Amino acid sequence: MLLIHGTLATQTDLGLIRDGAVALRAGRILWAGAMADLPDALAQDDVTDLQGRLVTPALIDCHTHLVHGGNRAREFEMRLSGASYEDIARAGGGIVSTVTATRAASEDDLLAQALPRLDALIAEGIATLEIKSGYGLDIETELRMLRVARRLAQMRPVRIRTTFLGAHAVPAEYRGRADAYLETVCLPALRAAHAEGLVDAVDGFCEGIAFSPDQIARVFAEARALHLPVKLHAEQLSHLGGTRLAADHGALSADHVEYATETDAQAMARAGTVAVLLPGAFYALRETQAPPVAAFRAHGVPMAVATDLNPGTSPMNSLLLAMNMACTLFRLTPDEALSGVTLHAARALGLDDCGAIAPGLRADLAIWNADHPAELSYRFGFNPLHRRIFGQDA
Ligand code: DI6
Ligand code: FE
Repeated sequence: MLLIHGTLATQTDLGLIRDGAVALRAGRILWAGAMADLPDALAQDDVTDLQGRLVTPALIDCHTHLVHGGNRAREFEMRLSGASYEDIARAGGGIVSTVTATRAASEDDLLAQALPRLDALIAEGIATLEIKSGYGLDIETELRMLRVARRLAQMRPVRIRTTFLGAHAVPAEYRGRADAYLETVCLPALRAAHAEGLVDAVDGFCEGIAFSPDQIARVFAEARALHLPVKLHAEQLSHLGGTRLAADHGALSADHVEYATETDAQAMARAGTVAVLLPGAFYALRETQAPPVAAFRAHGVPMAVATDLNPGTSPMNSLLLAMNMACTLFRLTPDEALSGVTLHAARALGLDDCGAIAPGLRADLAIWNADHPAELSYRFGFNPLHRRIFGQDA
């Protein structure tokens, strides 16, 4: 397949190529560059004229809780009348209420609830996404969530990376006994899920209402023993030192990071840890502390942008909206927002075969009814996707 006369946002040193072409073969990018440089040998079969349309790498949503039972509209109402997210969590609502709904749902129920959410992301040009467990908090339901995530990838043309998030919250039956929960449920669930091939990475929620850095360190030690990469929900509501812990463990990413400091940014830069910015949660919680974007830039910390799609703090089913919010709320440039949902999102998942338009990478592309990359972040509530190309079908 040969795409001609497109504007290519390559995410490589070649930058933006006006009047470019991309050749695809056997699910991979064979060649990308200016029309003027197109090798004769490629100017043959199955040509599609893009008529100047923008081409980007297919988008990557590197942080979602897409598989879950029920919704939290009632909690939304409570927060609007003054209750804080932490108040609700301490009163047994919040994450724990989604746990009740998720435990009650069969594998098929969870699948049926997840599919429309997945389809909406695919319709925005997403080819790779991450899905976390963490609403089961018992061995059986954590495994069920991950099995559903794996099944979704068989039902739709999309690549899914699974993340084990057993250390998301302490379930009601272990209230006040977080260490016992980790020992008897979380770590055995991780080992069982890994044995079943259900885990690509391990995550945790390091927060006053969840787990301390010492407790997360136990989970990370187990991940290391299983040779699994780690990532962490860190510094979302307060500064507890999770970002530092994540960097010290060579984490793929530290996510949220609103309360991270310049020192944290330096540690992340040294470790190559990506800062995953989640403006949907910032917005929904009416948070006022924005992540230290200037420090991330100054120290060369790659920034990714994701939906955090979840029923509590980010019931947002649009990565394009996340890009807009990252610009408007966190002052990313539109170029940074695009790198955040392509190149840097791939890195946050430990993937090096996607996220840019370059020879050898997967032929995962998004073609837009747009002239310039900034248009993707500028509009909101509008989807300009013309066509998505999913590598292995190309
Ligand atoms: N931080 C979040 O924003 C989500 N999980 C987390 O650790 C929220 C999950 C929820 O409220 O259901
Ligand atoms: Fe999250």
